[in-house]
Amino acid sequence: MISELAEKLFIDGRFVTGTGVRIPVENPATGEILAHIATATPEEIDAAVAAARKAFKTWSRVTPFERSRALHRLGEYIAAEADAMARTMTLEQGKPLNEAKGEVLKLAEACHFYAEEAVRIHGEIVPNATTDIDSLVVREPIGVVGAITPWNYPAELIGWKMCGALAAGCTIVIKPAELTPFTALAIAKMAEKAGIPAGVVNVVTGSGSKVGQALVEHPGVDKIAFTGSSAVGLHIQRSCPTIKRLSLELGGNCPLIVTASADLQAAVKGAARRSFRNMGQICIAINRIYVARPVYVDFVKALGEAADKLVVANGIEKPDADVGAMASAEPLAKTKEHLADALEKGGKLIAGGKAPNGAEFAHGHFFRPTVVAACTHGMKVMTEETFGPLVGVMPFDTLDEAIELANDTPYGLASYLYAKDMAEVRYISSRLDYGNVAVNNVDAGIMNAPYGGRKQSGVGYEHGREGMLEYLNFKHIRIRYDEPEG
Ligand code: TXE
Repeated sequence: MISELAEKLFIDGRFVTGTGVRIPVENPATGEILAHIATATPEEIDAAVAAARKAFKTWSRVTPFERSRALHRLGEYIAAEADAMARTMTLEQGKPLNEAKGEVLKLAEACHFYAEEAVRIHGEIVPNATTDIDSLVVREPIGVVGAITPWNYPAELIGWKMCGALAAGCTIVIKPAELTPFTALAIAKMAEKAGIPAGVVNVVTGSGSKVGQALVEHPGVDKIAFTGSSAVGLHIQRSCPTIKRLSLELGGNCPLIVTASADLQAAVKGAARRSFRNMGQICIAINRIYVARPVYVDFVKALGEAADKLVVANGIEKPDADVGAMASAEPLAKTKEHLADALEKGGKLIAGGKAPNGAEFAHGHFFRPTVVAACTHGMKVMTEETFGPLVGVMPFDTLDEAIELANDTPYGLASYLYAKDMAEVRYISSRLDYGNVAVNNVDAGIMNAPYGGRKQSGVGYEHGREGMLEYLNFKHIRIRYDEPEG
């Protein structure tokens, strides 16, 4: 799939060979160059936005049933090609093949979910002084969406934006991360196969500072839907030259609280899964764990053992590995930096802390799942987003102390709690200043519930009906039926 998509852009329903500067795309498990992408030129970006604007005129006016059918078809094509798309994703991103396939199937699920939502967009009639006047509050699509996405979930993070936008009647220009452009182009290929009308979905590749920034500044783009770092999110908010709608899904630094009443085995299993899945490169990864002192020692020991058992491998060669390669040298370097900082400040290494042994790991960005205990809030791992397979653990004495530590962060995306005592569950979950709280499980984001951050973790929602409402404007139409008034 990658070779046919190399150097391509998807504009107005056609794949064209880009004319701009080439950027190499690496296989993070081997260090090999897979292929190149073309940096979209200003003219090519203009052409993509113009195609989306033109398509908006018709796509926003077709019946919701037609949009719904198109999204269902897209979901079917994506599911049918899930193996090839997953392979593309693993090659460019590093996550194990089975995990990549799971993500592609979730993208298909998003298509079907929003296909159903598309036919349920409706307004309201609000009361007026007399029954001869109606105030209709209707919803209308915003227009052309610029979607700027990162590399950690190359399919899903496009899917939530694209499906919500298309269901609402918007059209879209996608700028995927430089590290994972081919999954985005593969999605465009599915859109082409599914007969999504020309111009409704467009993909332009290239760097954030050139191509992403051009979308942010483009007068033809009505809304930016962004997932990425808080720093770039803030930059985007500041650099919009005209008023644009924005939704920003940004970084996180997510806590897990384990109380003395918790099912410890379940808590350890949940922590190992949510800390290390996708090599910890998840904005809702568990980064720091607060454990009630009476169960702290047992928890730390068990988490260390669980981390040591995780299988790290090249995700193409071992599709069911627990952990693959990290997506690039950068998150690996940051993980090592946060680990060194924690150890320097008195942290105790419990598991991992190095690359796995073996010649097969020599050229890729691999690191063992790492647990550090005896942590404090003076350490980066407890206060900054690591975005790697590293988790810090510290004990607490009172629930209020745990809550205070958990909320001691500029972020507010996801938080986790294991406790069997329901009074504790109520007390803690209502005090966690986060958009998502998962209790006795680690699935903070599910397709049919709104997902979004507070504080520096962003604005707006994805998932659920709310994820589609982000692409709709209200319009108030006030109609007088009796005597027209002047
Ligand atoms: O993100 P960036 P990066 C966090 C995580 C990670 C760090 C850096 O901590 O280590 O961010 O990752 C585009 N105008 N998250 O460098 O730079 C860019 O091309 C417009 C958390 O990948 O924010 C890419 O398409 N666009 C996060 C996208 O923005 C710009 C997921 C994200 O890139 C731009 C990823 C600009 N000026 C990283 N500059 C999460 N919430 O899950 C860059 N881009």
